[in-house]
Amino acid sequence: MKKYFLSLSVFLIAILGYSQAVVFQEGFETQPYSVTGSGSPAWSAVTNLYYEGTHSYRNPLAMDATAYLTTNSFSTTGNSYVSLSFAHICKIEVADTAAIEVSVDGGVTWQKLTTTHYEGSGTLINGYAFSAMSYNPDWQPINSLVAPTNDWWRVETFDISSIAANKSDVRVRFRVKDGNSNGGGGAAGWYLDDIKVVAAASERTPPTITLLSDTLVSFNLILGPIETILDISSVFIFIVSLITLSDFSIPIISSY
Ligand SMILES: [Ca+2]
Repeated sequence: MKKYFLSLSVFLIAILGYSQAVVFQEGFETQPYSVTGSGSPAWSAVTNLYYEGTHSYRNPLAMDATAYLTTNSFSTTGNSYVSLSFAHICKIEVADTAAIEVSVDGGVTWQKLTTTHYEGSGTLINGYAFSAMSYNPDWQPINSLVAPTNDWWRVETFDISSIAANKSDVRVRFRVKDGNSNGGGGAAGWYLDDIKVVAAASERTPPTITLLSDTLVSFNLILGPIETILDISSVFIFIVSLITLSDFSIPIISSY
C-alpha cells in the first residue's frame, strides 16, 4: 500500500516539476520582428500563406544567392533541454538547400543542424537540408511551378540541447542557397512561420507510465459505489486520480 503512495508521490512531483519557458518566438504578425534577414532578394512578410495568424515570412531564392534569416540573441541559461520548432513550406528545387544553423558565440561560428537533432518526419537531404523533396509528393518536387497552399505547412522540431543548453547568447539562423545557378527556378521559395525555442531545466517530455506487470491497481473513488479500475496509460488520468485522492485525504488505494 505504502509503496503505491510513494510511487504516486514521486510521479506527481516529477510531473509538477516539469516546466518549460519560451525563450524565443516569432510569428511575423507584428513588426518589429525578432529576426534579421540578409541576402538578395530580401525576406519579406506575405499574407497568402501562413501557419498561424495571417502572415508568414518568405525568401524567393535568387540566382547564385544565399539568404539568411537570423533570430535575435536569446538565453537558455539554467536550462539543460532546448527545443527549436517552426512551421514551414520549403518549395525550393531539389538542387537548392534550406538549412538551419545555431550559434552560441554571438554569431561568430555556426553549427549546422542535422538528422542527429531532427525530430520531425520529413527527409533531410544529405542529412541536413530541406527542399521540396523533404515531403514528396506533398510538396510536389517534380514540378517547381506548383504554387503552395496552406495545406502544405509542416511543423519541424529539433532538439538543440547538445549545442544550445545553458548558453547566454544563442542565435538560430535559416539559410537558403541556390545550388544550380538558376535561382528558385520558378519555385515559390521558403516560407517560415511560428518559430519557437522552448527551454526546460529538466526533461522536456513528461514521463510516461507503463504497467509492467499484470497486476492491476484499482482506485476506489468515493464519488460512487462503482469501483473504477484504471489501466494507467496516461499522465492525465494519473493526475486526475491523484487530485481526487488528495482532495478527500483518505486511504483509498488498494491493489490486487
Ligand atoms: Ca504568422
